[in-house]
Amino acid sequence: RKTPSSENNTNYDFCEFLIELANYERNVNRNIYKYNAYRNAANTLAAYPTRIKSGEEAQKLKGIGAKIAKKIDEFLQTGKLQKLEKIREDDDSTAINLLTRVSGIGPAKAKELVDANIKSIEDLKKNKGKLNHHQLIGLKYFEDFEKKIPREEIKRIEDFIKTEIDELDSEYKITVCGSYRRGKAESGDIDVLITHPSYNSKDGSKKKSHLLKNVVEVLKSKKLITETISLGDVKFMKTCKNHSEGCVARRLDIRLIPQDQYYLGILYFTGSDLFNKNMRAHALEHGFTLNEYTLRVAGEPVKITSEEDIFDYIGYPYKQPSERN
Ligand code: DCP
Ligand code: MG
Ligand code: MN
Repeated sequence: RKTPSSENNTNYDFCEFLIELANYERNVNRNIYKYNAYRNAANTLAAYPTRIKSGEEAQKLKGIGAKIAKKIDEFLQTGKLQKLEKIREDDDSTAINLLTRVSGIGPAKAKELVDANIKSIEDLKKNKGKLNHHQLIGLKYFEDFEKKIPREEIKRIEDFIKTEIDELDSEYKITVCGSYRRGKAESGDIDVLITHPSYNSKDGSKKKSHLLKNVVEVLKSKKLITETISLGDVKFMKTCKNHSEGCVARRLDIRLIPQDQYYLGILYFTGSDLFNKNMRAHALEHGFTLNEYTLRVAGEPVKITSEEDIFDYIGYPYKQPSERN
């Protein structure tokens, strides 16, 4: 399966500049619409079997309009893009792009820091007072968190977590989602969904807190989790430091999902985010609203008992996780 980042894609260099433009739109201009448009175009070109020879040829494909076609022509003729050259020369844009790579720093915070003349990792270290708990951990483990996690390591952590939680209470159900479930050879973090038969969305908030706390406590006592980034209601993000793996800190994202919403949660957290957006748009066009919690038709929630159910209801062709890019 070819993706924008896989080098076996014959349109790799086009994808590269489209992704760079996408990140610029998200991080610097905070224009999510353009960010998605560039990423959609990159996905389309990556899946295209032959080398694109002109903007005109590209423009026939879904998600590629006149503006991107023009950029393809410019790149074919000159080997570069004026627009990107300018962006790369701009110090503030470069600094914003860098700072958003710190876990917990989004485009708005990055802009605020750059406006205060904080433009490098070194600058951040001298200005810790401007950072919250999550951002401080992001800074502390900046180098570690940039390292991709090999699939085999995630597999070992998956087995470890399943064994420990099973010992705690064998009724928990655990699924590792994210890019790992999509079959990627390496991932940015580890996305773990858990559910328990005693927890349903109608129960209110009492039960879930101890169900999640107990899991976190066990994983802390076993030294898998060494730092807690955020303790929201349902969302938990953890730093995990697996000592058998040469002490590289990893991001571990654990979420407890009510049993009746588990498959919607799995679909959502398997992604990709772009796949989710496109699937949601399809749902809307057919009179459904789809999010990570519910699928509704005419305002009424639909009962879901598998991932396939969701595709069936909205008339979207079923895609294996590995095809959801
Ligand atoms: N997600 C989404 N929209 C977002 C963020 C996340 O739909 N804005 C969903 C889809 C993602 C999943 O959550 O696949 C997990 O988010 P991650 O950021 O962990 O992304 P991935 O696991 O896909 O990639 P990575 O390897 O970078 O972790
Ligand atoms: Mg992930
Ligand atoms: Mn994640």
